[in-house]
Amino acid sequence: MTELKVLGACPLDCPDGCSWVVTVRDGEAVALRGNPGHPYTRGALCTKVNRWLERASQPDRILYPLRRAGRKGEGRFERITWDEALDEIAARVGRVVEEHGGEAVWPYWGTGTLGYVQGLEGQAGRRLFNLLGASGHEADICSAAGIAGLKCTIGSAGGMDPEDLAHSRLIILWGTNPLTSGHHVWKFVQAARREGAHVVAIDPVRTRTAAQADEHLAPLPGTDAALALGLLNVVVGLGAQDEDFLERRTLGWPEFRARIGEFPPARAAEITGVPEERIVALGERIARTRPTAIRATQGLQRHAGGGSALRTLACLPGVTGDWARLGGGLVFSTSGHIRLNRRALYRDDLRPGGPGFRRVLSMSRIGEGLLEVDGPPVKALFVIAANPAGSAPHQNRVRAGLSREDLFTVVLEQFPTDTTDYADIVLPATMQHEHADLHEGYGHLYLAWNEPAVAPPGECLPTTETFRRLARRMGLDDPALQESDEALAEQALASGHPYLEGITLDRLRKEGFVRLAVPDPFIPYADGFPTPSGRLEFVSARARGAGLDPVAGYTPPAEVADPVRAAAYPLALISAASHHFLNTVFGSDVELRRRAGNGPSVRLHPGDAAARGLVDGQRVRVFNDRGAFEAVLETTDAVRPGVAATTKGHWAKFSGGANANAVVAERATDLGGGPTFHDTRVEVEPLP
Ligand SMILES: Nc1nc2c(c(=O)[nH]1)N[C@H]1C(S)=C(S)[C@@H](COP(=O)(O)OP(=O)(O)OC[C@H]3O[C@@H](n4cnc5c(=O)[nH]c(N)nc54)[C@H](O)[C@@H]3O)O[C@H]1N2
Ligand SMILES: Nc1nc2c(c(=O)[nH]1)N[C@H]1C(S)=C(S)[C@@H](COP(=O)(O)OP(=O)(O)OC[C@H]3O[C@@H](n4cnc5c(=O)[nH]c(N)nc54)[C@H](O)[C@@H]3O)O[C@H]1N2
Ligand code: SF4
Ligand SMILES: [Mo]
Repeated sequence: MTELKVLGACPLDCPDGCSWVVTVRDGEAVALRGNPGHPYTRGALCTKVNRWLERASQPDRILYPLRRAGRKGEGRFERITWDEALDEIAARVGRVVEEHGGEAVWPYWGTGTLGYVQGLEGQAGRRLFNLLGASGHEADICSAAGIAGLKCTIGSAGGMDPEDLAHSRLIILWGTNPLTSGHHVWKFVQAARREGAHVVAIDPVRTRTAAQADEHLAPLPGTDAALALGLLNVVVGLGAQDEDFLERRTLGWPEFRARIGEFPPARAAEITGVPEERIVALGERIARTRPTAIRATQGLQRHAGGGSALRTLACLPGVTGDWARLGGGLVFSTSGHIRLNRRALYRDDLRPGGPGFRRVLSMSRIGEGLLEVDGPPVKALFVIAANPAGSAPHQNRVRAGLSREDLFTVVLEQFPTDTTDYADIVLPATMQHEHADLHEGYGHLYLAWNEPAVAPPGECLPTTETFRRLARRMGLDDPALQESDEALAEQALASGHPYLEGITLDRLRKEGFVRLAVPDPFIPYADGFPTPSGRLEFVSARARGAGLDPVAGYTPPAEVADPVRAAAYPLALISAASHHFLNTVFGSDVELRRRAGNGPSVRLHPGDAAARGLVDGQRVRVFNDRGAFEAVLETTDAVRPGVAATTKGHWAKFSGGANANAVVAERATDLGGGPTFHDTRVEVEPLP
């Protein structure tokens, strides 16, 4: 018997980027556990990934190439060989390029793996699509709004090191539910608490996280920037602003101060639905507590004003001067600090007309991309580690697009999802412990290498290998299309950025994970902000360029704040992270599905349920003019009146044919072109 321990990393779209150790006995993975040596994740995985190996051997795993044998959407397939699959793809895509031009091809990369080699960060296969002159893909479905908002204020998506929350005295968990969506940060929150820190959660729902906080404020969805301005009104009213920081480190304080003046607590209370005295009390606490840290994640930017929300939140530590203190500031994503060489991976210089893109299609608006975009229309779609029929807004439009008979769709997948049902060809993909990859965690400052632990089952191939073979089949002989996974990883690491000094593939392989070479202690903008002025910009030319008010402020949500829509659909729906799934990954795991109630639930305040004559446990229909989904009603005062709460991640095919995205609009956020999942109005009625 031989037994090996192989170091790897979780590839999923989660801030925690856990390191793991796979125990391999006689060529078979027998255990997969968190790596106890990792300073951020310390040996714990999560309820989902603890079932990784069970998932890998689930009976519905796709093991062979498949060709559609029924109607689009039906999900009937026949097994074919790799040769047949590659021949057919090469011929069909070749014809599309010839007849409609390269831009008629859309590589749709999703978040199934974030790897720099196999996954979204490196856009595996992009070199091949570049040679074809394919349309670009904007992966804007997750954090684009927040990143764009932060870039206006602080010039970067970076922010403080989440580990330094341990040094904070006041922690505001703002639109984030880490005990579900990235629990490892909690250790650092608890460490601060042991030193006396106060923890506030700001969330329309009393989540697992909010229930554990010292204080919980429940604003109406999409009103956070108004709340931030109201809090700052109290801070400035007490004269607690940091004049020295404002003078030396910021741009546009007089204008922003005037903006703050427009939001006295009474007005902020009216907009947000948070009682005035709670705003005053928290404002006073911020005024007297240094350092104060804000941990925000994606939840609060899934609204029409989501870009402005992050932009204005990042101003708060600019007024109090907390950006200059260890344990102070804000963190949304650490990705701004992780400076791997994407350009080397992408090789946009391979494009027929040079590196620029004439056309970039939005991941969040795939319905529009498939149904409306012309000149040329999309004729060939490659779905790579994505499940748009389950995860993208306006499900009925997504399906209508995927149903087009003249669209040739190839899906690289591990499982028969709501999206593979629409594929012409399905290609079997490896899972993380079966392929090599390079990772970051966007909630910490470590890189990780994932060494393949076992041979792939059936005929599964890594994404890189799939595209190497397809390139050869298409007669594309540029050597850039044949480089090995290790060569790609080395190119990504060789960006020359000082934070990557001393981090080589060899070292990562040996140690599993390595911390970025950031200064210690790490106060990210101690030497200036990476904005055009080098200062924190309350007034931003970048925002003006995007058509917004140059002075940071409040953009109201679209549907939540629309009285006409509110009359027809009185409830504001939030469809946040499920505790049991990771987006739609794990959605066919029988045990996790069981724990998730075998389908969506919708939670309403008892008063809102009673007003509709609905009772706890009843089956209901959640609907608006775009569509409907079925759910089990749960009545609870954890949800504020006027709000309905469900979760993402349920597969439509196991949920009566639809999930929450049936009611979500394709609308873009004010900055960054992000989606507006939590800015959705619905009504709830008994299921007929
Ligand atoms: N278990 C699990 N973990 C996950 C995921 C998962 O699906 N399941 N998904 C992963 C991915 S892809 C991402 S992007 C992250 C997402 O994780 P989060 O960033 O935590 O995002 P959400 O779950 O969308 O929303 C977080 C919280 O924001 C609240 N919220 C919604 N709208 C507003 C608002 O307007 N204001 C405020 N203050 N709060 C609001 C919601 O009620 C919710 O409790 O988690 C990752 N981790
Ligand atoms: N209603 C609502 N919808 C949401 C959200 C919300 O808050 N509310 N959140 C949004 C967010 S934050 C995100 S990030 C998106 C995610 O949307 P998507 O990027 O579409 O992610 P998933 O739906 O999880 O689909 C990922 C697929 O990749 C597959 N996969 C995993 N690893 C690999 C691999 O190595 N190779 C290949 N070929 N396939 C692989 C998985 O089996 C899975 O089917 O969803 C969004 N959808
Ligand atoms: S999903 Fe997040 S918490 Fe779970 S193992 Fe992966 S990185 Fe860790
Ligand atoms: Mo995400």
